[in-house]
Amino acid sequence: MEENKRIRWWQEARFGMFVHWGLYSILGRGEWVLLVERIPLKEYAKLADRFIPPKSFSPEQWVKLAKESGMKYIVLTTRHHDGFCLFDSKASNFTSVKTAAKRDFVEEYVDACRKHNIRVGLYYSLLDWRFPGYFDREKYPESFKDTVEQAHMQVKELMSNYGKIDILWYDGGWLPGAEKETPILWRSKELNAMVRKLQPDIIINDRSGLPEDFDTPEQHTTPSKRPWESCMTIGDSCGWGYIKHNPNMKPTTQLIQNLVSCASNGGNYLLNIGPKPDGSVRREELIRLKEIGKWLLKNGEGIYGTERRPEGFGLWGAGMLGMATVKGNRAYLHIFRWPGNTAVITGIKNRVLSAKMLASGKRLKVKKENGKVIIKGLPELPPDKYGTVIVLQLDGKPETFDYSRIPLI
Ligand code: H79
Repeated sequence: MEENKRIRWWQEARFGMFVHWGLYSILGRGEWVLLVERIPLKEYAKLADRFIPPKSFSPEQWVKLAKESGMKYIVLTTRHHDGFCLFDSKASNFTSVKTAAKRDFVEEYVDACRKHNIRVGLYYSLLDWRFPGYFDREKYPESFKDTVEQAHMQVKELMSNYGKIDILWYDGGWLPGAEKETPILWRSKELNAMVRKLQPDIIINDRSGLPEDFDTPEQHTTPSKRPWESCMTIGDSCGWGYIKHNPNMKPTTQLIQNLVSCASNGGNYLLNIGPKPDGSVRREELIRLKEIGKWLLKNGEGIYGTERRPEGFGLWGAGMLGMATVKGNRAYLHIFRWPGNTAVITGIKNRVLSAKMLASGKRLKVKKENGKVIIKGLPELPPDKYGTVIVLQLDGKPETFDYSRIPLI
């Protein structure tokens, strides 16, 4: 499993930033606003006249924020379902280069990522709502042909004009009334063969209708057997673009627990921001990301480069108190629900050689009794309000102790 060498850096990275930004950001009601409000296309297109981010804005600001937040890669919406491109394209006039902004934001973004040594991901929506053929292939066959042609041309542009690209994040591959024939209709095999020829090291997600390199659970952290990445918004709605009034944001604790849950199950966490039309990041997102970044500075060793933990490993105890991640001969117990002076962790078969607090390095008293790992002398109150990590040095690769058929004594 997971033999694919191209994807190793990405699996070690564990944490990335998703950026949804485009014309829809102006309206502040999410990236689906064109379709859900059935705005006439001509009217929506006029938003391009108002999409003029100030000179002082640079995508480098997102890149710096991602770094500060402990994220190792970014995925930017180069084009969402509305068809508006943040890059220069010979296949369309509906781009930020040919309208009021007169800027190639993809170029600026890629340059900033490279400058700060962060991996580059490009999101591209195959579907484009401006084409009637997307909605009804039978009635508008020419239009459907055109939209497929446009997608092939633009993916080729993205893969050719910006140097090395690390991730291609397709979206919007689904077609009304199509299931198995989706990749046939988009000619996805041919498309991805072209991508890999231009970008031999790239990793591609599963949304062109073909499995490719990784799975993409959306808004949940259910693991899958293949390499996987959970993408998620900080707000509670299914909107990813800027939503002006969005009161119910996930607290930092929840975001950190989601990250740990992904890492624990061998997956990545791609956390979204929806910048304002001027490119700035809203306060609520900023605060949370910086808090996660601070937590990762102290506890990142228990996240980056961790492996899929054996099923049931440290589940009782660590499952009740938090979650375990593993790396080599070490286990990281992420304690979210602090037990007080003593922590009892069951479900670990290994001998435990030593234990320490990850953040402070303080050594802890640990013993194994009747198969239980008992850690004593802990402070009464949780040292870190977001999660305290205890590192166990084991005598070998982490192994699960299965208690399920063993009666209590
Ligand atoms: O780019 C983000 C979403 O716009 C896109 N994928 C992520 C990464 C996406 N497209 N479709 N979906 C997600 C799922 C569809 C959700 C919907 Fe709805 C629920 C469509 C209609 C109801 C959200 C709420 C959008 C419109 C209303």
